[in-house]
Amino acid sequence: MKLSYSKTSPYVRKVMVLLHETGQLADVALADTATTPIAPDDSLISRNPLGKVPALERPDGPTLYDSRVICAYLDDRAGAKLYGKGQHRWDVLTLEATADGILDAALLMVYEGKLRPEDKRMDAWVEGQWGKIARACATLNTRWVSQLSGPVDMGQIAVGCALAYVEFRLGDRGWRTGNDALAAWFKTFESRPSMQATRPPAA
Ligand code: GSH
Repeated sequence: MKLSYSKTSPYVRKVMVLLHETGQLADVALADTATTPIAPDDSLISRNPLGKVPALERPDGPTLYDSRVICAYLDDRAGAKLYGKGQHRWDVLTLEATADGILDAALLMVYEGKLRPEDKRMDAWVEGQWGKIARACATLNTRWVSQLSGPVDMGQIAVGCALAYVEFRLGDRGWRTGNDALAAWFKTFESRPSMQATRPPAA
């Protein structure tokens, strides 16, 4: 299998952490791919019309894209059951959706700063994105820490990668303030070998 990959993409990191946790790393070749909405990678577009990483070429069907789809496929392939069953499954999916929502908002903030000309930026819009992240962190802190503290699952992987990205790109916003339980959980989760092995290069 071939994974269209970027060292700094938090969505790719979800896939990489899952590959580490499920022992499938050797089954995937990594193809470094630089892509943005205003400079999409031509060869990636032929496999993922959305022009986004991660995308996974596989022998048994069309290229998979969107980290959620790729993670579900690789979990199934390994029989790892990181999405759980019954009520646990709905919890995991809600946590992954929350984590991906944090990432979507954080990436928009990063693109705003990097890709949009300064005179066209809109503070209220940027703060609106940060509001989503702040509310999601507060909800994780008050509602989800005991779920996050169980045996490793895809909800934890997604939240771990999302918080690591907020720290990496928006560290000066101080997401830990008022979120002590979540910060303590993250400190432990971040020390997992799968998280250490997938750290992005210094910003
Ligand atoms: N929902 C997608 C997923 O979970 O895989 C989001 C993937 C995504 O936005 N990846 C970014 C990208 O490829 C890199 S971090 N951006 C290029 C673009 O938006 O055109």
